Amino acid sequence: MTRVIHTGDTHIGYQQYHSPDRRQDFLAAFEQVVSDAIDEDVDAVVHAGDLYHDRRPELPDLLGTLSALRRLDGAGIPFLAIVGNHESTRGGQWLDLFERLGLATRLGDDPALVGDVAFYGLDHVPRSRRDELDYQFEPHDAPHATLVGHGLFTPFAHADWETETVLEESNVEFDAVLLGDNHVADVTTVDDTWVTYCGSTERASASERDPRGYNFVTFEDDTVDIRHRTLETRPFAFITVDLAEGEGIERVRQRVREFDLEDAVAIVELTGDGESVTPAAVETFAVEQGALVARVTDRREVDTEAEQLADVSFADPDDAVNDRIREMGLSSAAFDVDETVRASKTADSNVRDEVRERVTTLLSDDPNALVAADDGGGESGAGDSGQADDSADESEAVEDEGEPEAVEGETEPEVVEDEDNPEGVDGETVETESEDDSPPEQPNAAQDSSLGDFA
Ligand SMILES: [Mn+2]
Repeated sequence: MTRVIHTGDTHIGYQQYHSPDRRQDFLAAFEQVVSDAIDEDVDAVVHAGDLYHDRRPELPDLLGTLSALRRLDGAGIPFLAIVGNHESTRGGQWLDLFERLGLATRLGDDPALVGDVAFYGLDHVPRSRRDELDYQFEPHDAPHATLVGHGLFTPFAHADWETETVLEESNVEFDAVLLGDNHVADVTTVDDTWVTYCGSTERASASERDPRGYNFVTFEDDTVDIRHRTLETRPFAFITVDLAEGEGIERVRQRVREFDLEDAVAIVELTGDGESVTPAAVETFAVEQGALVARVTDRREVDTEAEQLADVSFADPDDAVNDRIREMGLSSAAFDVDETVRASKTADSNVRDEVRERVTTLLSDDPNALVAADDGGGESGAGDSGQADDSADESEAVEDEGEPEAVEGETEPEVVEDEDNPEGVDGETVETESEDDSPPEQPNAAQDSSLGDFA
């Protein structure tokens, strides 16, 4: 029997809501997973990518990671990992440093053997480069084989990567595919192979309502058993206030008082009618009530604006932007840049570097790469014609609001599920919450949570 922890999307270093405490929370979640691994004496911790929130983690986060990995190493538990889209760099990866220090194994085409299982890795690969993948791996002679991958795979929500293709084209037959990228824990089978997301270990956006956790995966005889375990994380209070005509800040305060906000992140949503309420007043009150931070989204329509903007659909502003961009006659290179800037696949703090690198690469491949498609008749950048659709699809990626299925294996799982999630923020509309009150540390950083970014 071989039993491992499958975790991922840790996003260490994410200073969510510009809160140093929140930043600490993401590291603390990883430390808790490591402690659980040691307590449960698992055979390995398998990390499916996005250990870091961006490609330049700072020293305290690196040191924290190192201590956690040292504890694992001291307990004789190997740490096997791949590289996610948030932390990926053009040069060496942080994971390579940990491997060099003897604290991690970077999974790839060669099997890493733990007990009865051969583990392989598939780092996140941008969509434009996936056609080049041949899914050829070095053979193994272990009883089980598992692929660890990072990306949005079918049949889960927001998928853009066919699990069937990976399984069919691969020369190795996998018993299980352990995934990261989608922050919603889930499990299913594809062509008799178990495919599962472990989910994120802290709420990387307010749309991640359900409890966070990780998977235990047990390989025994012919079976793979997958169970989800919930982590205790920073409490989030999701507070919806439906204001009737004439109601205002007093009603909001009354409603906020109904929640235990001690050290919690308060996510307040205003709906209905009523008087105008400034987000700052609500946030100040929530903090007075003990909240660590508070964010307010006012979903009420303002009549005058609604009339002026009647022909613009707010159901999905991304669609409107995508339509307009398609009409602009951009070169495929420009689409590529657009994808990098707007899509949620690149962490905001990485966008500047990523665009610079992409443009440099594009121009070195083809000096005319940025000539507009209309002027150049579309000859330049031929072969990249999929880019336009790619960028359109990519930006639609928002956190799935659905209940995560109970994660289970072939035997009856002990499902640790959520109990009471107050209803509230509906993911239909793009979050335009009051992030603007405190200046972002970096350009665009304020958009982080508003993207509902699960990637
Ligand atoms: Mn992630």
